[in-house]
Amino acid sequence: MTREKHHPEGSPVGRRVVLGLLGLGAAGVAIGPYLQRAESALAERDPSGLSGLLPGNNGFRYYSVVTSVPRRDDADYTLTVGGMVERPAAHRLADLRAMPQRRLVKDVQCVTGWRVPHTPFEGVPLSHLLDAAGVKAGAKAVRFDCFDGEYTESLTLEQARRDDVLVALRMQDNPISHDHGGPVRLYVAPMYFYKSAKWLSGITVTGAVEPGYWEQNGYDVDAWVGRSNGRSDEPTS
Ligand SMILES: Nc1nc2c(c(=O)[nH]1)N[C@H]1C(S)=C(S)[C@@H](COP(=O)(O)O)O[C@H]1N2
Ligand SMILES: [Mo]
Repeated sequence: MTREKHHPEGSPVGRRVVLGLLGLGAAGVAIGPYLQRAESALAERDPSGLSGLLPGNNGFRYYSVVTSVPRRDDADYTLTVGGMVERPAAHRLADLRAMPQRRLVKDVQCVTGWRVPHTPFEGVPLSHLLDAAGVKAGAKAVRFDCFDGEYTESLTLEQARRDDVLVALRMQDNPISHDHGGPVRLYVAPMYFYKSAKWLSGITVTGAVEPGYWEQNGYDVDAWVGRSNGRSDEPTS
């Protein structure tokens, strides 16, 4: 199976362009298709053209912005928590499993339009990890890094502390598979799925929001489903 890295054809959807269109008010709804094309061209690994139809895929599409991602498991997985915190930490999988867990069942909504209703995710509330590390005064946001070496995401501290934001260890009542970003991915339930960084390796508390990979390509930093520049098909939860 070939895995090619896709680059945008021509110039990517620039932030200026998006903001310009947003300035037109109602015209904002027309933005979806541009972004949809950008993300589809960049991110979908679908060499067969059939992955969305394969039995067992459960409606998800595989996304990665890099050609291949190393596998990590109990033996070598570490999640670091650092930046503007009192007690930087490095958690192994066993440590994360021993922490309080929360289970959420919501709809997954990708910005390109596909949706997977009622998907269980389970893991450690991000707020628990932030409290354990002790966020310093003056901190404003969180940056997420991934062991694919490329993808990043961000949340404001206020968003990061919501109870529907998890450092997820399980998805669909199983350990998160490698293709879905295992062993640990972020799960930001109220936002488009691009916020849910796969292959999570680092949580860094920062003084300001550092826009993530797609956000540098024009996606909204505040990616509330149905209220940002992605496309939403009647989100139900
Ligand atoms: N590290 C990493 N995380 C990522 C992405 C990615 O390319 N790399 N793609 C995002 C996007 S756009 C979507 S829709 C989901 C896809 O998750 P899935 O591959 O489990 O369906 O992961 C998000 N998290
Ligand atoms: Mo996506």
